[in-house]
This record gives sequence, structure tokens and C-alpha cells, in this order.
Amino acid sequence: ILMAVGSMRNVSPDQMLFFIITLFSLLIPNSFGSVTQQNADQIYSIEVVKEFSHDPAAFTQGLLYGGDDTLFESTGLNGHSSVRKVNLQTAKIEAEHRMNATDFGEGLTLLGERLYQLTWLTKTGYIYDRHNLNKIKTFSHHMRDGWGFATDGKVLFGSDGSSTLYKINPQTMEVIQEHVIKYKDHQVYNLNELEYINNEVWANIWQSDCIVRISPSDGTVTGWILLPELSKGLIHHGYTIDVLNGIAWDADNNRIFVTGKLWPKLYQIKLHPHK
Ligand code: DDQ
Ligand code: CA
Repeated sequence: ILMAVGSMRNVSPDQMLFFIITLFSLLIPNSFGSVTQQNADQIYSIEVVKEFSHDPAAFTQGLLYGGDDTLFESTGLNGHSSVRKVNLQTAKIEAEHRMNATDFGEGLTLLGERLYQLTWLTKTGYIYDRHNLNKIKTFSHHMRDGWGFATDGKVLFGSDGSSTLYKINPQTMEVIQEHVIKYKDHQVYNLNELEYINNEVWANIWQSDCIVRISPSDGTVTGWILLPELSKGLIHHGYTIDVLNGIAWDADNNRIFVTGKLWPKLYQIKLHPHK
């Protein structure tokens, strides 16, 4: 070290500072390591805790847990779009609102007693009474398209297939805040179905077997969840399926559920650090 310092006659103050900081971070790894550790994004694999049935005709575009072992689901495709209340244990549809053939159902979220649903390309969405799925009103929004929807109980979070995560006022549908989601300087495009889980927003990445975890306060990526085994397993068993899509969270029992478009199964999963 002394030899190194001795040979540093022509270094600038910045270089010297860099040298000293690097030296200290090597000598006292925890003093600097802990800072990067906290900010480090994590990669997770999953374990399937339990497997449930799922309507293989449901082109899942929105999914959420409504308490008492029920799920609310929004399905897409023109002529097949719906909002439905589904029994988690049996996959039985307990109530259903079938949409017009001109509608393509997308993201769905529950705020208070009301379900908020996006449609794909029309910049409109619908509000329903959660108890009978009656349509209460139609709203318009300011995102490019309607893809994913979620809520923290106060504001709505929306995605439109770009890399932008929107924070939306549920009363006016005005955009309160936007974050362009980036990972290591690359924009994360195709943000799709959303779920608000433990102060984070989780987003399916369309056409991938990945879920990205986002801090909604500043838009930073806090982690990635890799789930390639789910779609691979279904394809291996001969099912014709579309992409992974749909995350639901039972906050009271901390159960996380995922499924996909036209998937015959829905999975309760647990995360493990990826090895
Ligand atoms: N989105 O969920 C990614 C927002 C839309 C997916 C739509 C894929 C289905 C295409 C079928 C189009 C038939 C009009
Ligand atoms: Ca969801």
C-alpha cells in the first residue's frame, strides 16, 4: 500500500479520494457493504405451496383476493370478457358480469366496496359493486392503454404496457404521479397485471415468466421473481396456455396466488432467494 501511495504523485484529488474510499471499503467491508446490501435488488425463485384449479377458458387480465377464500377476476378477449367472483377452493364462478363484445377486460382492483376494472384499448373502465357485480359507472383515464390495476387502499396504481407505473386518484382518475421503471439503466417495458403487496407493487412482465417488484414511492426495482417452472410444467402436461398473468394477495394470511391466461391451474407460492 505504501508503495502504491508513493507512486501516486500525479493523481488528482478525485482520484486520491476514490483510492482512499476504495481502500477503506476493502479494509472495513461492512461499513460500505451494508449500504449496498440494503439497496440491492433480490432475485427470487418460487416454491408451490398449494395448487388450485382455474377456469382454463379465463383469459386472466386481473386477479385479486376478496377475503373468505374468494377471488375476483377480470377476463379479456372480445366476446369473452367478464368480471367474476370465483371460489378459490373449487374454481366455481359464484357471480359473473359478462361484458359487451366490444369490451376487452383488463386490470381489476378492489377499493372499499367497489371493483375498478380497466379495458384494453378504449381508455375507459368500469366500477362495479363488489357484492352483486352491478355496474355503477363508467370512467375514462389518461394512460396509453389499460393493462394492470392495483391499490394500496388510497390511490390506484395502473400500467399500460409501457415501462411507466401510474399513481391515479380514484375519485377523478387523474394521474397523480408517474415513474418510469428502470433496472440497471434499462427501462422495464410491458408492465402488466399488478398487485400491491406489503408496500410494494408487483407487476407481471407481459410474455415473460417474471414478476418485477417495485417500490411505489420512487419507482425503484426492489427485486425479481422468476417462475419459469409454472408455464413449463403446464406445457409439459400437454395444456395449451397463454402467458403468466395474475397476482393476488391475501394480506390477512399472507398468501400469494398467481395464475395465467387460459391456465387450468392457480398456484399459491412462496419465495426463496434464487441460488
Ligand atoms: N394485454 O393483456 C397484453 C394488454 C393484451 C393482450 C392481448 C392479446 C390477445 C390478442 C387477441 C386480439 C384479438 C382482438
Ligand atoms: Ca392483481
